[in-house]
Amino acid sequence: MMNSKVYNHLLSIRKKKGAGYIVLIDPDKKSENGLAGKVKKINNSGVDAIFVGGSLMMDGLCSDRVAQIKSLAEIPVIFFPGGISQLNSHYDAILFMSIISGRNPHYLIGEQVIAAPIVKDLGIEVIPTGYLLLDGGSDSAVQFMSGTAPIPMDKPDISIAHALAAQYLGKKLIYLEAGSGAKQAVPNELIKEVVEHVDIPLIVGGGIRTPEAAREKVKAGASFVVTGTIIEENNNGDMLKKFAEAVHVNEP
Ligand code: 1GP
Repeated sequence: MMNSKVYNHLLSIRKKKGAGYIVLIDPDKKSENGLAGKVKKINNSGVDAIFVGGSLMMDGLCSDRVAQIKSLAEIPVIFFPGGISQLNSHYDAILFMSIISGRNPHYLIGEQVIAAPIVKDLGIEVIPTGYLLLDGGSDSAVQFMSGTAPIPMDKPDISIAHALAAQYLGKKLIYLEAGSGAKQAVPNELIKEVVEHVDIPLIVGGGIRTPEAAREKVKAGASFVVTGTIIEENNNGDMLKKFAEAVHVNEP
């Protein structure tokens, strides 16, 4: 039987707190400095889960860093795959994703076929996820590395159709991604439109720089908000706390 422990935990957070706040850590060399400190701050800031992943690894120590993150984290550590090279045994779960906004067969099914037997062997929980890359106004690393074109943000029907297709394909989550460091985050109006058409939870990330913006995404219907750059730029526990409080709309 498939294990759904982490997925169920995420759903219970959404139910209890209104939405979940997730911080993304890049397990690359460039994030090496202060890695332990970052995880400790995340632990103390009301963050609900850690995503780990990056577009490109510049050394061979990714697995060691994920092991370090896992050994310190008091919340689930979830693989947000930038590629199979980052797969290892230290994650609590993997977002088993396809870049369904793209038409590159390698990221629709190629990587997944290579990963599947290893994921099974490692016994990691899988969370089937449909990943939609949107055009956040700056060329994202995902766009370049995956060789896929992002969906224009001013054409909501395209996002809705992709999100529905993800649901009908049996995905358990939809990830609306504007790209790390996006100039424009996924617009609130677009989130509303997608949420109106699908029944599965939405993760929204990319270019979310303030707690206020994070809260707006939740009010628009996001079930989970992800930030990455914030912790890289501002290694400050208080900032993460403000984001967590803003996302947890059900908490006083
Ligand atoms: C995760 O790509 C995001 O979906 C992270 O984006 O780095 O802009 O917060 P930022």
